[in-house]
Amino acid sequence: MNGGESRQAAQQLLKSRTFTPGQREMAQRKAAPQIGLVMGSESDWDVMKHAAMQLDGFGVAYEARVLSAHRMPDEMFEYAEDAGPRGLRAIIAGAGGAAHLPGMLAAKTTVPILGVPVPSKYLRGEDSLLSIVQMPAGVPVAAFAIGEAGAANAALFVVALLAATDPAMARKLVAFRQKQTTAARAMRVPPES
Ligand code: RP5
Repeated sequence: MNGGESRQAAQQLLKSRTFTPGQREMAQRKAAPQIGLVMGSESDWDVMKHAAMQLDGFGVAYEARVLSAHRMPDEMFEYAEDAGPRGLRAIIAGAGGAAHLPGMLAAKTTVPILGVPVPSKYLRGEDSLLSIVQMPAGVPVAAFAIGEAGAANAALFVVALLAATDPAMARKLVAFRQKQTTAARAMRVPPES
């Protein structure tokens, strides 16, 4: 079951069953997204879905939405201001070009912001990278690689953050790394196919 399905199942349980207060609290925690996955445009999804796929794989509850720094500044600030009170543990923010979304979210919340530079048409995402990475001292954004690798790694970094206080998540992360090592050791050159 992936993160979204697990959240849906928890929401369904909340609706359909009678709980003790402890059980209800546990189900509510499971149903609530832990991570925000936001991006400046729906055109960013092809890159940012690689973050979603990793979060799904680890069963991390997240919410995904478009939040444009330049076209939806009021919603962006509201989202940032609500992130802490709503219990989000981190926000992965992808944007391309004049990629202000991660930095402006960071300006309005102390929830950790992980910035993913989305490739742009003319400068291939080098503009996005520089825009995201060059934050002034005092307002940090963790900047990742341009494109799919950055999106996947931002999600894996979130998993590592959660794993620090969640032993089950830590075990999944170790297993994930071991699988990669096994796959690399089995590689032969020239490739067979
Ligand atoms: C940025 O402008 C978005 O993050 C996207 O990468 C880029 C292009 O947006 P669209 O014109 O495709 O909506 O704000």
